[in-house]
Amino acid sequence: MVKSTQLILVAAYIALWAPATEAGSAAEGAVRGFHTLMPGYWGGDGRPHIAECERFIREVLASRGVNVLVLEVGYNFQYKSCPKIGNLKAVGPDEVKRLVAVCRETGTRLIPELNCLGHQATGPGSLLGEYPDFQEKPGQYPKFLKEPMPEQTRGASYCPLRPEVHKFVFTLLDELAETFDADTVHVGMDEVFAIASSQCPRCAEKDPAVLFAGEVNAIHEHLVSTKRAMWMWGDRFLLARELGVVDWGWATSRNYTHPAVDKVPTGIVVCDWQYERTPATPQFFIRKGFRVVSCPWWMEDVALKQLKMMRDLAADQDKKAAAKSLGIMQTTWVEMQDFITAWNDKIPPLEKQPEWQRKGDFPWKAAKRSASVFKSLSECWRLSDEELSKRLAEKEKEKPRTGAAGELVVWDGDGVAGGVGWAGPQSEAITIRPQEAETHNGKVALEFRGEGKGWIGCLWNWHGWWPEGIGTDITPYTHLSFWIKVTGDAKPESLEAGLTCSTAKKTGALSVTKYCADALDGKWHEVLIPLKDFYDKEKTEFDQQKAQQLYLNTWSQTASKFSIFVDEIGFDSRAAAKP
Ligand SMILES: [Ca+2]
Ligand SMILES: [Zn+2]
Repeated sequence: MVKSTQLILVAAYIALWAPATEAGSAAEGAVRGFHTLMPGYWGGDGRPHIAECERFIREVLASRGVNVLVLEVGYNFQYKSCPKIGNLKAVGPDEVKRLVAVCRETGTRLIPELNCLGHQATGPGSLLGEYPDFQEKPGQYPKFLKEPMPEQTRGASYCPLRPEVHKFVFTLLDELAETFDADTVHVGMDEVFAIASSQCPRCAEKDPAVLFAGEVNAIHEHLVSTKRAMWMWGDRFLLARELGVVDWGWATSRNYTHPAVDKVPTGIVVCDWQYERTPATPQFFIRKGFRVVSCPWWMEDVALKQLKMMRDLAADQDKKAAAKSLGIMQTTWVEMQDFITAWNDKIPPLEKQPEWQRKGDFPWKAAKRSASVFKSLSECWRLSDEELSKRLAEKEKEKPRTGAAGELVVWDGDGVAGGVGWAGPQSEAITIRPQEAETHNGKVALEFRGEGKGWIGCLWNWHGWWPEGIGTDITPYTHLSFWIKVTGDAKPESLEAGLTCSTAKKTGALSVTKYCADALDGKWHEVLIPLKDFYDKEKTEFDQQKAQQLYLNTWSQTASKFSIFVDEIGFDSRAAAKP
């Protein structure tokens, strides 16, 4: 009796997961992964949270089909293998044993992660905290590079050429792998900014790609020698320009590490994180010979498109290429118990949160948004390909869009979210930034705040000023369009809009109220301005093939105080389509 019930359960289980498994690679089966941080990752004692994590793995992750759990472990862990490293009042082997047991019971592959090279902690018990000599001092970039590496000072790296550093790194990787009883280790290596510093006696004037590849190779060689597989993040291998995307150096490299992609072994599994859009990065890694796992975070449409993309790639006629599309892994970027809190809808109300939580993305905003993405993703990975396509089409329809046929959205903060802004004259009360409190579409819109007399202006550069010379060809379009809402006690007396190209040449500025009479009434309105009017207004050297920024000018005789929300900046040819 018991046996036949079990059989039925097994059959039902297989039926439930069959479509997703078939869509994945034959070699490993489709990866339905989940990446999160070990309780206590950021500090404190994570041990009291282990019980809820065990429950969550069993009752939520496994029952929703997760088969790979990557657990990122920081230095706040009971390491015993390296002097001074770790914390004895944190999670350690006893807690890991419990997690290993529940993963084994549920058929979940457990992979520990330790950040190598970049993203190094510097506090007590960490590698750089205890051995500051190992740190790569951020300085000038190598002279042979023509463009600067502006991110040099973001985050800390260890020097890959420092003698003895690998003794520590390899020992820690081995200790983690043994404690987790793992056949695979995730070694991080994302967002490595400090590299090839001219302040480093060993790395100065060396090629960042060679240094990065050297470290990847050294770690890979070590893991292979212990018969373990290596997973890592993929961003340092990517160049935005080659992918036709706009990025400012996080999801792609702009510190010249990208040629490393051709200098490292293809046995590595690349975790390709792309959080705000879905460029053809899995295709890129597969072409280069890597197996790839696509990784979303907190945007649902991105996650579902990635799922579809990975399935399409896994169905490639070329069986060898198809087998390299491994699947998808939800990332969270919060400690596991915080994700669980968000999943259970138990986030403390705003008034009970300290200011840094209310204002920042972590942990609650990130937990809440990634929980909602994971809910949708883990429903969708059960769907057949046909059902998934249908679901994606429905989602697409839900999304309010500006423009008509042939539209181009250059910024909406949601599907197209890159860029940076500037507002002036310089004052704490004058800012432009993406925010979530007031939007026209999706979850994000821009808010331009102004306060004072005279001229107050802002611009939003949807390319983020990089790479130099990049711009949008707007010659196929007849109109600029954007949504606007103006609020505040003292709205500006006049409001103008214009465009700037990559060589900093502006079009003339046109009055927004001339094209949208009610623009200042405190409600959302679409502003539609024929591009011809800009070009006719003033003869300038504005380059229509390299549009880069929308700028707004306000002017007030008496003191103003206002917020101008802007969403869905785009170009279209609707007037031409509907004469
Ligand atoms: Ca938006
Ligand atoms: Zn160095």
